[in-house]
Amino acid sequence: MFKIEAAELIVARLPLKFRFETSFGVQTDKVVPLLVLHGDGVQGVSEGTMERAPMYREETITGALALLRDVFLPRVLGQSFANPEALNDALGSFRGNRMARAMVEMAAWDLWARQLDVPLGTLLGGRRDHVEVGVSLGIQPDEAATVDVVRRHVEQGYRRIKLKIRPGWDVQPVRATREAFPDIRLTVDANSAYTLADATRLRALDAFDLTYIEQPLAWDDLIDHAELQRQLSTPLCLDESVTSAQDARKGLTIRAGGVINVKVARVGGHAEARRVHDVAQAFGAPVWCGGMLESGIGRAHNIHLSTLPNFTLPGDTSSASRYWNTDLINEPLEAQGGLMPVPAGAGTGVTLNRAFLASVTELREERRP
Ligand code: OSB
Ligand code: MG
Repeated sequence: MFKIEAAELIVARLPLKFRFETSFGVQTDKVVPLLVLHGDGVQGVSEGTMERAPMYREETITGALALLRDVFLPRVLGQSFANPEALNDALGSFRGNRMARAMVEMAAWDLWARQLDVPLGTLLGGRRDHVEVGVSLGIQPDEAATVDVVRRHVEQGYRRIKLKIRPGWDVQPVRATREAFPDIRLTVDANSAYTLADATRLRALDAFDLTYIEQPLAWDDLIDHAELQRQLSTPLCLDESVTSAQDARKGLTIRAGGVINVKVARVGGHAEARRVHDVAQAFGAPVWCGGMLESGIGRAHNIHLSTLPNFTLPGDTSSASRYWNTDLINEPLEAQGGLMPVPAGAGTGVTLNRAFLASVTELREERRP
């Protein structure tokens, strides 16, 4: 049983160390929404992965803040819950808005795990003390720059390289990378930039031994992915279009792909992420943990989720020092040889660096019952 006595909503902004270009745009900084839940003398902290503009999926920071203030937080403040799933039930009649709901759910998991004095991963049923990680590399100006950035990350031991692609910049970076590194585990991510009319172009990627092609088609589609999968030998990996265990079941049933990128917040929190993991396992489909350029708070949540057994492919939760000169947490989250240690201690095992956070905070509000 845990009680939610108060909440803090915080929005911070961090400069990214690299320019991150994808099929939907260029990012040079990261706006980080945080939720801190207070109760029983402990705190639980979560990070929102919605963005300012609805480019990846439909949720936005502005919309999430309004929903949290007006609808979600009033439902849970002052209440006691047997466990995070009971809290989820209190928000269960609300439709969609899974990233906003996940902020409440994930903070509750952290709070509960700290109260029980157990690592979050252990509470979720995970067993590992290290998780395998890869990197997601943005679109580069040319082939030489692509091979260069791939080389730097291969040398750091990352266990999978993912290249962002878009129509007109797909076969070129993949061919250059594969020629330079015949044996690495290589994947691509299109972030929904293609349509079925591009099937011939996508079929050319079959020649490069990719582990999967991530989300080539529309962000809300499963049907066209199934048609494309029939025309390709490379497995498709679903990201944007899986928002629940039901989506995972439907996608795997119609063979819209063979792999799922699980992002905790996209599916509404840890409990639903675990259900997606379980459904995929029942289908014999591997999953891996995606990332949304999170600060240490979201990154720590991702690492704990990745301790579940069917996370058999390397995740996107690479070292925090790749992204930030200074992170929002006190602890380092650094991979060695492609293995990320799971932070020890209760809950996520990481703590907010309050002094630094204050220096990059754009908004902070306290909410009480
Ligand atoms: O599609 O996986 C994606 C970042 C922002 C939005 C969508 C995606 C990504 C990434 C970055 O690929 C993964 C990371 O390094 O956190
Ligand atoms: Mg993706």
